[in-house]
Amino acid sequence: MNSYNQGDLLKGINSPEDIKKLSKEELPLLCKQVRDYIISVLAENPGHLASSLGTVELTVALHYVFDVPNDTLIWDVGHQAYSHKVLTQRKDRFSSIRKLGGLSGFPKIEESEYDCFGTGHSSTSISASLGMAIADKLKGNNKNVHISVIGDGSMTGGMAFEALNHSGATDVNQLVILNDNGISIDKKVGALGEYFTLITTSATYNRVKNKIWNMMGGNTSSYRKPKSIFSWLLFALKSMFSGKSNFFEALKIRYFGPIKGNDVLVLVKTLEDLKKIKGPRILHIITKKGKGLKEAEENPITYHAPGIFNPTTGQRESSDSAEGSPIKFQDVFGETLVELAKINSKIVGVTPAMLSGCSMNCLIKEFPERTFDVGIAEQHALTFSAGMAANGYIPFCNVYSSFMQRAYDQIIHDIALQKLPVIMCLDRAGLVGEDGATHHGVFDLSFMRIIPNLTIFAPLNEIELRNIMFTAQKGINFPLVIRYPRGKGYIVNWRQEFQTIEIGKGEKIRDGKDIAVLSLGAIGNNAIKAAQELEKEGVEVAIYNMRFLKPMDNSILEEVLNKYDNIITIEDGVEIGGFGSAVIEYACNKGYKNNIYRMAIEDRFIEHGSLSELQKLCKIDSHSLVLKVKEILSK
Ligand SMILES: Cc1ncc(C[n+]2csc(CCOP(=O)(O)OP(=O)(O)O)c2C)c(N)n1
Repeated sequence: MNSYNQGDLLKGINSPEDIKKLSKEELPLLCKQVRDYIISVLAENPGHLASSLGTVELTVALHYVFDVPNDTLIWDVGHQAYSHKVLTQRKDRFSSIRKLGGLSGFPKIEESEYDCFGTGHSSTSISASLGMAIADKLKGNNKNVHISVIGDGSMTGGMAFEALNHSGATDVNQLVILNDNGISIDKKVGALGEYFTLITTSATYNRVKNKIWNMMGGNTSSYRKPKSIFSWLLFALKSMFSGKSNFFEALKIRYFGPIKGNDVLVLVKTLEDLKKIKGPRILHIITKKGKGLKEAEENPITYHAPGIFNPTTGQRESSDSAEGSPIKFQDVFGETLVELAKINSKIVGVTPAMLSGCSMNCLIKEFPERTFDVGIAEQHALTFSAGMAANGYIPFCNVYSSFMQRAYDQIIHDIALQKLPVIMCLDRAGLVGEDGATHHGVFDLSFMRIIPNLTIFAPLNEIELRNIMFTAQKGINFPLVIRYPRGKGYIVNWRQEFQTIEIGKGEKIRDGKDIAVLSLGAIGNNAIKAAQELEKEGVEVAIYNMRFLKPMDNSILEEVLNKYDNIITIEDGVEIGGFGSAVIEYACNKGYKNNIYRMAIEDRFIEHGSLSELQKLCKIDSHSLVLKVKEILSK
């Protein structure tokens, strides 16, 4: 007998220990209550909805069967782990998710002992889990299971394959759960997705396979002995039923499934069986993204992260820009790319699985044959683009700034070294807000600046973004980086006639005798606002929009260094090695002794919160600039 009322099962659950006290029959009700709770909280506090709704049963089953954190559990990407947070001592703080000071939107090692490994960027879970499994083995412990949950989208990332290749050559106690909902953020792409459909739909193959497995003693026998006969039979079966070998079995990872991943009792039964087996194994489960909210089930792309919505009807609160207000940089990028693709047939678009996020879905509608969603494969996206450029095409390869960290060697080795004219568009550059530390695009200026042959541009506004895109497609003989922020721009009438931007040329935005501010990119709008405020108090601030981090406009630097004692640089990136550092290096190399103050992000990881809160926290908002100017001038 358990002590919970039917009505408030979730109320009595604070940790996995409480779930284990429930009877199996109560688990479906718990799942319903967890799902309802997530929907009610997310309706008001936007977050990753659809993925988390799809994994409720899996989470309950995993915590029911396994002993986390002694058994380790890693959620790949981690955007689907909301029910895990709710069920692991964080239910009461759940509504603080993604807010400043609140719970992180992703698993975080510092946040809870149940978050065995932090995630946010995809395809890391199998590697980390294997590392833990092998560490356990070295300690002489083969008892605990090391579990990773990875989506079919994240399985397309190269790291996942690298880890599987390694895992199959070991005998560690590792369980990979492939959470197959048939969709990434956008529609699934690539051959792997088709392969999953094939093995999923080959029901006869799976039925016969399971029968043979059971005939051979199933989970009760030691797995090593029958494995070879079993594998041999499977090998024979595969040619009979699907004409394809099982990819995972070929890597020596025992494959189970597919099973119904939204049926908690089926999951519990299967996981209990799998718990008894040792060695690397993979369970393929089929789930419904958005499960339990009709609108999310029908439109999982929009409901991946739907913003505010009505918890009963699922209706989203409109997030479209009000008439007469600026639109997002992303939409300006997408629409401009289409405009340019119409006049230049050599333009192609490349995205590693962020088709709608970066608004390349506009291009795919008009030019499907010239748009390439390559899956969650940043490294491949860059080298693939390099290949296209080497063969006469003009690739606009759009990668979120923080995900570009994955493709660093490809930028250096495949693009910069060969001076290939790839146009690398860094979306979500700078602080991104609620997604937090894993997603802030604050390192790119520093890590890009040190690479020879790169030209690096950051537009102040939408018009500059359009113009640099226009300039780039006219024909450049060098790789170009364009970095721009997440969210709304500044100009309503952004669709102006295209103009060519002179490479390496900045501009003076306003004159002023007291102090000079050098800005790079859209953060310059904070400088403009600050200068307007200071003007009211009689302080005259000169502002220079440098546009290019590399090559930097030395004529502006000379002008400023000769004219002003005090110079402030402002950027939406880390202080070390960034734009301000470049200005200081120039001044130092030329022997200038001016006071140069950097306003940039200090040397620490920045958590989640709203963009304006984080800008304040990092002191790169306009008010902080006003205070800084006053402080300097009062010295
Ligand atoms: C390296 C990296 N690239 C891109 C992303 C953005 N991203 C977050 S979730 C996601 C889709 C994941 O699909 P899947 O694994 O199938 O999970 P689902 O949302 O369908 O449950 C993508 C592309 C990321 N987190 N990390």
